[in-house]
Amino acid sequence: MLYYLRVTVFILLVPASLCHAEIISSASVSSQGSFFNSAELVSDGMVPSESTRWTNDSNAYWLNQEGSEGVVFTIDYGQVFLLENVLLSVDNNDAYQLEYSVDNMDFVSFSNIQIVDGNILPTSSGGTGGMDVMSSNSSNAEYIANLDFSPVQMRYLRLYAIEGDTAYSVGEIQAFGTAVPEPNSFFALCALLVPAAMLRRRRRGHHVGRESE
Ligand SMILES: [Ca+2]
Ligand SMILES: [Ca+2]
Ligand SMILES: [Ca+2]
Repeated sequence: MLYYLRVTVFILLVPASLCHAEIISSASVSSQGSFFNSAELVSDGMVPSESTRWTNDSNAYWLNQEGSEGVVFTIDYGQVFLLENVLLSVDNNDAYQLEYSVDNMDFVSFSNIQIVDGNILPTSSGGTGGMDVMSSNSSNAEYIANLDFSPVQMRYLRLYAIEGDTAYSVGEIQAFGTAVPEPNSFFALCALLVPAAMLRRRRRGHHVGRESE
């Protein structure tokens, strides 16, 4: 009995222990509000270089329209994932809000990205200005503490501007994590693996029995 319990525990732990967090491909991007360039740019896998101009062809950019009633980009990842990290490219001198959801209705906020976050300084402070890459991953050189979070389950991410110089831009939103198995596929896996383990166990017992004859 203890053996079967071990097998079950092993199966339960496999998805979390053996699956390394990888970039999650988006299924589709939807948008709200009035902006320049394509919404697809926020999830096309291309991250603009640091200091890229905010109106570059690599970015979706807009004026005013702050908050969740303004310009909003929503990425659908097609199924539920355990989200472990995000990487963003946004204009350096604004504050943005990133949120997640499993149903595209109830969104939960991460800590918002402050105007001062990131390493790209505005031209008014003697910097280069432009786009700033930011990561929630503490082992990434672009890490910022405000983006850090404990892993959460999500299917959707959305981003909008909160405040800044009224000129906003996003070049990329990338998610990293692992797929959450659907209950049906999990039980199907158990149905396949547990009998196989029992058969192996029975065969092994049979060999031991014959050896001791
Ligand atoms: Ca992009
Ligand atoms: Ca940066
Ligand atoms: Ca700006």
